[in-house]
Amino acid sequence: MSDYAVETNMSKGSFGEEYLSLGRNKLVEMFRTMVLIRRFEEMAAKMYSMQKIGGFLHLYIGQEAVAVGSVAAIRDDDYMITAYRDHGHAIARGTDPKLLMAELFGKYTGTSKGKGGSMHFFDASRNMLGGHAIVGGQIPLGTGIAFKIKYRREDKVCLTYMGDAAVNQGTFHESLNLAALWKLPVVYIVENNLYGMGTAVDRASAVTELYKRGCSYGIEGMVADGMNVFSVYDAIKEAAKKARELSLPTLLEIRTYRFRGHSMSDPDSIYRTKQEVEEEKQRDPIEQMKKFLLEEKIATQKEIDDIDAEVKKVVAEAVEFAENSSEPPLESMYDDIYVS
Ligand SMILES: Cc1ncc(C[n+]2csc(CCOP(=O)(O)OP(=O)(O)O)c2C)c(N)n1
Ligand SMILES: [Mg+2]
Repeated sequence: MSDYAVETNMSKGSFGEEYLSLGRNKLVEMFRTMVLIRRFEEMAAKMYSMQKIGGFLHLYIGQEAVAVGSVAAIRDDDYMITAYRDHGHAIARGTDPKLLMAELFGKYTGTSKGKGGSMHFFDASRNMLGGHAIVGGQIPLGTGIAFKIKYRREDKVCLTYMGDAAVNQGTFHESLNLAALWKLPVVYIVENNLYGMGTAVDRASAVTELYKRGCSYGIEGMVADGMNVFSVYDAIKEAAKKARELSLPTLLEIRTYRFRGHSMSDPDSIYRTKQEVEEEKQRDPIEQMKKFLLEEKIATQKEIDDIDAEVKKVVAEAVEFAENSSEPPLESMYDDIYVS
């Protein structure tokens, strides 16, 4: 391990009593948000198969603790930017699921007026700046946001998420170099779900411990367990504090797993075994959090069931809203393409 690579959190990995200090409301809200993401996406998959949704659809199922744990650890006006697997980030940030479902349906009431779709969820009012389809494309953008924060002396940080495959793009290296050189308040978060489409990390990366990639630039590396929402929370708290108070970047590798295929069109049977998927499902972040809430008597089984029922209703209403919304009018075809 290099001087810059500090393994944190992985060893903890437990759901310890110390997290009770977050308070019941916050703990239940974190759980509810993970369930909302899961149910929203299960419904999106169903709507996709019914051809209500077109284009690409990349599900975040299995990775929910990453978005929820990280958003819980920052402030509402901090920035975040991510790749195309973005539903969880937007929901965790608090964007109305109705507007997001409408966006998936390509309707005018959607967050990007129906023109962005699944890969371009965006909510400027919440400083959630995408949703970007080009692998690695968001990394320099996140770095630029961090530059703007520093230039304007704002008390903010920028969480810049990416997949494991993005660390082999040139944009990753150029961005990390400048972030270290200019001491920018950015947290680079690699959501390592072990695959870039059908390619396993060890078939694409010479160094598979991705947090080590920061050491060439003097950027500290950290690791968190992406199936444990508290591990993510702790790591982001620490990295965001360093960004905010010392204006220093961090490279955080969060080890996670996607339970579904790369996208809806991925048969998901060629490059990984059913057994591997089943084993990973034993670490389901939602089930682990549920167990914690029950064991620590923060919620009863009845309350957990009620949350699930309430969330399913929210999702059903989102579909109804999307169904009843209108298509973008023809006259809007060229709107929002150029900014003058
Ligand atoms: C520059 C570029 N090259 C190739 C693609 C095609 N592509 C889409 S997703 C993807 C894999 C990305 O994997 P990863 O970064 O690990 O993210 P994950 O899908 O696992 O969340 C590729 C190669 C693309 N969108 N952009
Ligand atoms: Mg990946």
